[in-house]
Amino acid sequence: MPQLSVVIPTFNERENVPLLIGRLAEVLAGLDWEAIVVDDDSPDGTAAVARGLAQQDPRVRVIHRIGRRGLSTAVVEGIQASSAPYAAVIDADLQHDEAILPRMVARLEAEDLDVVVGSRHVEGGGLGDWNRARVRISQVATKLAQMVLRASLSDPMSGFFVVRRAAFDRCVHALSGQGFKILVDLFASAPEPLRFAEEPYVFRLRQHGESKLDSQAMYDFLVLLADKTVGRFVPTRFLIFAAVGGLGIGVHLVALALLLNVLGVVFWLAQAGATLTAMTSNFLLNNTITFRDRRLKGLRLLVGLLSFYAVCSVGAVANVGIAEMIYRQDITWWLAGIAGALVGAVWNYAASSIITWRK
Ligand SMILES: Nc1nc2c(ncn2[C@@H]2O[C@H](COP(=O)(O)OP(=O)(O)OP(=O)(O)O)[C@@H](O)[C@H]2O)c(=O)[nH]1
Ligand SMILES: [Mg+2]
Repeated sequence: MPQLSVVIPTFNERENVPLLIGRLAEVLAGLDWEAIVVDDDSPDGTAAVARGLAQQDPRVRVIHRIGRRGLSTAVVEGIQASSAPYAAVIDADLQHDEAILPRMVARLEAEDLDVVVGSRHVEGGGLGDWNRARVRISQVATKLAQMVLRASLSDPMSGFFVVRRAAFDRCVHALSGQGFKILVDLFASAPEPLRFAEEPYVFRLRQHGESKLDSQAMYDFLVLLADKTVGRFVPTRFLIFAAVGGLGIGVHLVALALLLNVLGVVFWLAQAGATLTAMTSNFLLNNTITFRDRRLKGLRLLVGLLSFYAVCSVGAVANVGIAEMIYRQDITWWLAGIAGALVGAVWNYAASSIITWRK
């Protein structure tokens, strides 16, 4: 069994993987190590390239996942596939400085630590040639992550670290696995604060391949933070569903104003039209945001829309019934109203996640 497993998540990195493995072989010469490439069936054939390397070097292994995507889960499965006492995680694109790995491992061995993090924000580290917009986004994300974590990590957004297997095992069951930021997930999922140290490195520019950091990755990051804070009490997905519902009230009012004042429709018909408009917009928003992992397309989109109308109609009846019942108990109108709306929302969420966006 090697002492160190280096987990390398890849998606379309065929040019980078051989370069990285070559560099690892140089800098880790004094260590007993292995590399585990976790590839999500990259269209560019990264898995085949990695397997080619593995055929020449028994220290290289490949996990080829099919029908799956996600940096965090790739890292988790890579670490789970190893039995080494230390696991390193490093990007395949050569942006992380592999030369500091031996020092990171040495510190884990010598000191009472759970994880050593490669940091761009301590003395000696740096972001390299980033444009101002990206620096700004990174700063905001770092601040947000620091607020959620119970550790004063200088660079929680780093995807470069070495973790002690025992510490990882303590966190793994609570991991969210959501999105891109496995280090944030790890620190936020630890039953007890992780003991950590930081080693500086300068982030390098990507030479080959393309970045996968997109709006989806940012959205996933926000969902991860929500999961690790309010998500402990209320499912994050329900909160997003409720926010979409809140937006739906605005859509309803705008549609009502247009129908009444611009088109001159009678009130009951205008109200019915506005309700239909709001339900449809809620459905489309939920389909692209709340349930994006189960997104409906084509004919299933139409069937889904009809089932969503049905679900919401039952929700509306429940809403009015409950509100009326509470109101009759001599409780103020607005409390009765909120209670009814809440029951309707919970029903709509539960029923539509089972019926409309069934797994
Ligand atoms: N297995 C797997 N690996 C991924 C996935 N998304 C990204 N990766 C890998 O994760 C590492 C980091 O992704 P990058 O796109 O480089 O993200 P980044 O370093 O934050 O952004 P850039 O600075 O723009 O490169 C790279 O090695 C990617 O190939 C995924 O869905 N599955
Ligand atoms: Mg990168």
